[in-house]
Amino acid sequence: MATTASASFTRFSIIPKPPSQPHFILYNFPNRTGTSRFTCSAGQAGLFSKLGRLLKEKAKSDVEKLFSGFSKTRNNLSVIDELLLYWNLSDTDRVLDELEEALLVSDFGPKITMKIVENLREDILSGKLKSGNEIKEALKKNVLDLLTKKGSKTELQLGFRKPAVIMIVGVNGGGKTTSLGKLAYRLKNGGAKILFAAGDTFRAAASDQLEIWAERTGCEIVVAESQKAKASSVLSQAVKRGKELGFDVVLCDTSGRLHTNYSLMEELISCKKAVAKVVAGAPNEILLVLDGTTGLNMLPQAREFNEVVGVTGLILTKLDGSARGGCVVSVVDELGIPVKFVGVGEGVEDLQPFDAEAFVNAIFM
Ligand SMILES: Nc1nc2c(ncn2[C@@H]2O[C@H](COP(=O)(O)OP(=O)(O)OP(=O)(O)O)[C@@H](O)[C@H]2O)c(=O)[nH]1
Ligand SMILES: [Mg+2]
Repeated sequence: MATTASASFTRFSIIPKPPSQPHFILYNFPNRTGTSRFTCSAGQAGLFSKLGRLLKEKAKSDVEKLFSGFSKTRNNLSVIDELLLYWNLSDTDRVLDELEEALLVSDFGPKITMKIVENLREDILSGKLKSGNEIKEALKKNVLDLLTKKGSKTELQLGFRKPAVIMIVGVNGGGKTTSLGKLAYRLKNGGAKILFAAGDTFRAAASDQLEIWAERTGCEIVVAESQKAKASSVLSQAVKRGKELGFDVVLCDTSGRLHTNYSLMEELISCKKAVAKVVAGAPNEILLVLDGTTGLNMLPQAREFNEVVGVTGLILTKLDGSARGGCVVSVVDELGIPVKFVGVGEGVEDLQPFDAEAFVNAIFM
């Protein structure tokens, strides 16, 4: 057992090196904070469902962050309020045309936009909606219905075996590693013992970046010593260590990859299989990170990742820098995959559990 490695962390254990496999290291960060754990008589399933519930409650209570994170999209959509303020029946066509334009500019996508506008037109002409205010409320309800119909399972599904395994996947630079760090922070605050797996073996500085997040959040991390390590071996070693050492959740970082790169997409399948061999039912979640600034362009990548690995949830990042927040609705409607988190800033607390109602209130004034 080696003792120290650098000024910033202590290397406390080295996984024995099998003859044909690269070397793995488990780092423990001594400055761990918030070590209080759930005492959970209902066993692991109890801890996991409590974690999911806690995140959900947090989403409801933390609407201010969501509100500021979606300010650009809200500004785009604020024109709707002006339109509806002076709405009268004879003006309906013009108002709905402009409303349609506002939704399209915010990347709700043509299909959703048409659906919403036609629903509103029907209800206005049948006399069901009689004021600008009622139209606004109906608009919000339409969006909410779209989100809850297909993307209702927004809570993390961590199963009932320990450790739960979450894989974070996506194209380059979307915010995978950052989101993983922020997610660890949330889960750890909920009382879970978290292990990171440095599965991005492709980019040289990737494990350093993850180590910084591990240190920042006081979590432990498994990294490969050899640069030649396969991502699937790192993940499987990490999950093994997670199992042996009683971790609750293993968060697996992966390299950025283009959805069109066949061999890299194949690698993800190997990663998935490798962790499933260690813990039945793993990975419990495969979260696809999508860069919110790309708006509707995220749809083809989401489709491809879903087809290859079976995505269980989405993390939409950088929505704070984007006026295209309507893409959240489009992506849920098109893929039927729930958005589980939204990234609304670069700070450790800027990953918000997704709550459809809070989202609708955040984008429409
Ligand atoms: N404003 C903002 N920036 C974000 C958000 N999420 C991530 N970022 C930034 O996006 C950049 C890329 O983030 P990473 O986490 O390194 O992305 P990645 O997907 O791991 O990148 P690769 O590993 O290279 O594929 C960083 O500068 C992050 O700080 C977010 O929600 N809002
Ligand atoms: Mg990364």
